[in-house]
Order: sequence, then structure tokens, then C-alpha cells
Amino acid sequence: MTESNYTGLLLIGDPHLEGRQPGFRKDDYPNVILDKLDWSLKYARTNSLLPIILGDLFDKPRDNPTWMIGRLFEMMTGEILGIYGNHDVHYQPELTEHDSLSLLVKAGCLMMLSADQLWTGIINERPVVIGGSSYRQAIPKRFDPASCFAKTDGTPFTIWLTHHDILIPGYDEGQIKPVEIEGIDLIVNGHIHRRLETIQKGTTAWHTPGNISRRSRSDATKTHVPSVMRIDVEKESSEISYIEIPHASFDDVFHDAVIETAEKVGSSAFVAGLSELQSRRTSSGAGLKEFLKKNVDQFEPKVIEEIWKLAEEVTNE
Ligand SMILES: [Mn+2]
Repeated sequence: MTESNYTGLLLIGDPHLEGRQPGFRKDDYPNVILDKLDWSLKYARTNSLLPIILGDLFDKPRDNPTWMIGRLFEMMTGEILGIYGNHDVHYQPELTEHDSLSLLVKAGCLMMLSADQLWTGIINERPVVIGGSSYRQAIPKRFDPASCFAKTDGTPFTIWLTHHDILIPGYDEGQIKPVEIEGIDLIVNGHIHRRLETIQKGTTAWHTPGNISRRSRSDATKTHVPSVMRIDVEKESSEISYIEIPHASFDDVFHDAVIETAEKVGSSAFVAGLSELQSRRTSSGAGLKEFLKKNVDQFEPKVIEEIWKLAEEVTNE
């Protein structure tokens, strides 16, 4: 096997591209996140790193704006690896021709990794193998990287991408316990939107880099700094660092927390709450729905029904 032109890898967590504003974001989210992905890909090229996307490139699997997919065709040039996440697919766990991500795969912009589709190459004289388990695909119990290389190539370095609910301190929804996986040095998991500590199990290190975009306004997101994970591969070792992506401050990105409940019970407080919401409106209607859930019970069932109908209409969901 011949030496590649790379000096390492750049792992890009869950971009969640979409054409609408999510939740409480008040900036131009569709373009801001595209620009973050673009910045990451350019950083990778400039530093001779192989870019890798950890799943959830899209937030919605289908009906993504054509202008956005067009921009991706322009941006995603050269070799880019990835797996798909739960947001890239629609109900069924497989990626189908109806999902936007499949366009990028067919156009050759992105190579999907799996247990059968591995990337192999020599980086700084070290044989490197990268595999992946997309959403709901099994994580291997063991792996034999030696079969990918000639004995004279040296000791392989194996990285495995996942998009799973992994049980890491700080992420309570985890189902899969990190364990040592023979033949895999690094597991890098997407799916979890904030960076968590690395868990070392025997020879396998489980990494949770977190995503490049801040989707929700929760406290956990407040402390998350949008970053990409850089792995510099050396002949005998590897070095991991996090590269901060240029981003606006939390307060410039998110609307203030919406008033919790209308203070005085009664329709006038309700209307006052609604007008306050209007001043910081979000295009997905996130604040509106939370406000209604907390405040709508004071009305007659018929009125409640009408209010929800109107809410659905204006938020178009
Ligand atoms: Mn995600």
C-alpha cells in the first residue's frame, strides 16, 4: 500500500443542516451551519486531514432545499467519508433513494463507511483503517485490521465511527456500554450533541466530540463550544486535539428564554404572553408551542382546540 497525502483525520459531528430555523435560534441558521461545514472542510484541506462526517448531515431526511443541496455539491469536493445518523433517514433505519443524503453519495461527494466498506491507507508511515456503523447498525465485537494490510506495513491504527446511544457520563439516555473492542483503537461517536469525556476501556478509547452546531438552548448546549476533532497520526502514536470553529456567542444565536407562564391567570396575561412571543418569533414556532402547552388549559376545550389548530397552521407542522 502506498503512502497517502494525509497527515491525519478531521471528524465533524452532526451538522444538522436544514432550511428552516430550529427551536430558538435567531440567526440565519441554514447559512450559518453550511458555512461551519464549509469552514471545517476547508480546514481539513489546508491541513492535509481527511474529513469525516459523524452522521446527521441533515436534520430532516427529505425535502431539503435545492439551493442547499447545490451548495453541498460545490463544497463537498475531494475525498470525504461518513456514516448516516437517525436524522438522515426516514423511519426505516436504512438510507434510501428518497433521502437527501443519498444524492451526495450517488454524486460521489461522500463515501459511506460500514463493516464491509472500509477506508484503508498509510498516513505518516502508519497503516490506518476506518470503518463505521451507521444508525442502528451493529458495532463489531472484534475486528481484525491486519487482514487489510501486508505484514510489512506495520501495526495498524483502527478508527470506528458510530451514531449510537452510548452510555457516557453526562448522557443519561445511553444504552450501549463502552467496552474494549479487540482490534479497534478509537470509537468516535456522533449523535450526542455535546462533547463528553473520553472513556478508555482496555485498548479502546470511546470519544464523544459533540456537534458543530448548537441546536437547542438547553444548559448543556450553552457550555458546548462548536469544534471539530483533529487526529494527527504519527508512526507510533496519534494526537487528538479540538479545533474551535468560528461561531457567534450563545446570546447572539438564541432568543432569550421565553416567559415561563403568564403571571396572572386570565386571558389578558395570555395575550400579553403571546405578544411578547411575537417579538422574538422563531420560524419553527418552538416558543409558541411551549407557551401554549403551559397556558392553554385555562380555556374551554373548544377554544383550546381552535388555538391549537391556529398554532399548527402558523407553524406549518
Ligand atoms: Mn444528531
